[in-house]
Amino acid sequence: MNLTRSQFDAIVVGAGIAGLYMLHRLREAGLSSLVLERGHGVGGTWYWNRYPGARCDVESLEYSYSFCEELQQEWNWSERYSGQPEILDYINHVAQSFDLLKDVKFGTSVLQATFDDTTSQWIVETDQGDRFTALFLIMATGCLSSTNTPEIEGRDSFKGNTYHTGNWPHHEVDFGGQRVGIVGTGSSAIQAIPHIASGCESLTVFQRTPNFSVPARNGSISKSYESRVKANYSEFRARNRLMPAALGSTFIGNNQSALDASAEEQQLEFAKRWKIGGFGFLGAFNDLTINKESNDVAAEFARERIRETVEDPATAEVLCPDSVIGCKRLCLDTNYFETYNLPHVDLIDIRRNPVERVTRTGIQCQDSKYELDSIIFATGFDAMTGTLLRINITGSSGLTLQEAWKAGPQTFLGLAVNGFPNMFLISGPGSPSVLTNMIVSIEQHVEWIEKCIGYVLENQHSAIQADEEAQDDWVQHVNLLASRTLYPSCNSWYLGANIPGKPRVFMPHVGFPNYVAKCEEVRSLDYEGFTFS
Ligand code: N01
Repeated sequence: MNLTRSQFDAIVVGAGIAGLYMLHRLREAGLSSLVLERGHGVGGTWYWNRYPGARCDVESLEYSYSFCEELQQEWNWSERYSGQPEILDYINHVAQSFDLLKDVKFGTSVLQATFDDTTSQWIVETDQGDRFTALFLIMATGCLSSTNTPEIEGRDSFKGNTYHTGNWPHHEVDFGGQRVGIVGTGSSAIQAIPHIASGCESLTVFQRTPNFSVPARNGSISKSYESRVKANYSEFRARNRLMPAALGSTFIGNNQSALDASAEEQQLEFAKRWKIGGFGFLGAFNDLTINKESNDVAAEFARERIRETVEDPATAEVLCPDSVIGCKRLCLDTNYFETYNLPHVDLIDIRRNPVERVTRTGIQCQDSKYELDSIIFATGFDAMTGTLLRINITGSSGLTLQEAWKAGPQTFLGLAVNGFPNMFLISGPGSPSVLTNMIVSIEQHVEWIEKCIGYVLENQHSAIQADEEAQDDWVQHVNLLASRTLYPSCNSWYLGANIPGKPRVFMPHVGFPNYVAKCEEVRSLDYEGFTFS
């Protein structure tokens, strides 16, 4: 882009699904806006996560923008769950259709953003030596955008290639004839493992915690289903927005406790949903995420499927999670457990045989050594706060975000932070974000922020910020909601438990769609809980 100005009404950080829609809305509202993006293309998550097998776990007809009827009619998805290349094509199509690229500066990381109390402007500085100012700063930096690579002794001494699933090369990686090791068995690994196994000499999987996974049952979208949805797309979207997690297609809830069903009824309900595939499994009964006894039945059903799929009983047991199903993000897979039946695929239980160090030629565990040509870290992200805290954000009176969040993230509605006027977060901690269809949450946040900015300007305020009291109440409310569920019972990234030293706080808000009603209430009460200056 050819920048001839350095002063904007708004600066948006990130050109993923959130940042692009924010730019579109700001532009429609007549505001001058600039998007700063660290990558060299749009797409955010879908730009970086190019590992083999990367695929969305929300159905394609739902995982797309709803704001433009023409757009949702003209785009045709090919599969029930879209692969990364198709989603990235779609995002590029949107960026081009709405002529968004001209306001995005690519290859530019924001290093710091500082609020100037005297001018009520944000000063944004980048690694390209830029210095921009704007009245509003909108962080569209994504929930899973800072990769986590564990500090294993000797990691940098490995002479083969290392990869991270969240920062995969932009060229084809050929593992032909190679001995490949993969560390981690989360959603990314569970998708990548069958693909990598099919193209390498041997694959060694280093598993710390086994994960639950439900079959995705991916396949091409039936044209008749697509036509039915498209005939009434806005109704389909409206219905999904009222669902828990904003997921419609297969998440048909069952308003019955597992404990009120007979053992036979339980098995039938689980089996029906297992056959359909997808997250609908967790909707089999209404108490699977809040009642341990009910959850145990679902968990055992899923473990039985592992035992019947994996031929070697010892391997099957190592793959069986002993935790709550759905406590960590439930994985969806295609042939994940089947892959362990292949003769060249080995599973190492690093809870029993811990990794000691990476050597020049492989991985040394306590009891055994593995010679490898490539190592893949599928070790996840410093989720929800990682990217925000890596940027030096300084709000009013010199308060830094690192200080404000040292005991864990504090926000009002996940949208704003006390002490940081005119800064908005899209899908920030304290909002439902990762517990929903992200695009539904993103659209809701973007539209709320755009209206809020309009209100500030129309009323000739120079700044808006969340009140401390409203924020404290919100943080308490988010914690209370989480404490009524089984979510806090495992070491998930929702809690920051995957990052050594990160405060253990359950970050997302469990309560879509009530959350949306709360945001609307705040807006209708002239932004109750915010102060204007
Ligand atoms: O990351 P993860 P991910 N030594 O954090 C292990 C979304 N997503 O990239 O469980 C050894 O889930 C770690 O072990 P443990 C989705 O929301 C969606 O897979 O901490 N192992 C775990 O096994 C998902 O939840 C899609 O004991 C270490 C793994 O690495 C989120 O992204 C696809 C380790 C990390 O799993 C993140 O998924 C992909 C260490 N020091 C991702 N540190 C879809 O839409 C970590 N691990 C389908």
